[in-house]
Amino acid sequence: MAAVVLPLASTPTQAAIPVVEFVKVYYDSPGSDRGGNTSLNGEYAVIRNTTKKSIQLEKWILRDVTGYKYRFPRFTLKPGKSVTVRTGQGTDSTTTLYWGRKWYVWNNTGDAAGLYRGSDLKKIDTCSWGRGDISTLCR
Ligand SMILES: [Ca+2]
Repeated sequence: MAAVVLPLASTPTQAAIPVVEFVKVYYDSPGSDRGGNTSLNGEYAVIRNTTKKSIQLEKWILRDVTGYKYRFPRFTLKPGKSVTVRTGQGTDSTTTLYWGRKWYVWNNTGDAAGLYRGSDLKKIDTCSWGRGDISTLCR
């Protein structure tokens, strides 16, 4: 029986590109965290549709480590397009959605954002950071 030669190092498996990925989480809004809607909206996450098809985000979940959740409204994310989810209140548009919170959600000292699909709450992508840069580019 011939010996089986194993490779010394296996090629790292390239993680599949999620269908919707975090582009950025701007977790530390400008200035000190004194509250106020403008400051809250200075905090945001950007996600992008990496596919060539429109994706309906209704009931998808965006959440932090603590467990605060944003449930997406009926919203079509077109192929290659991004949408920004701001923490505070505002009127949703084709490019920006508003969580509607009264206080910050993304911790400046470290946190993680998770994105879950609506149909089965499968985790689609995550983006984490520690204390440091003013913004986190997730890709
Ligand atoms: Ca923050």
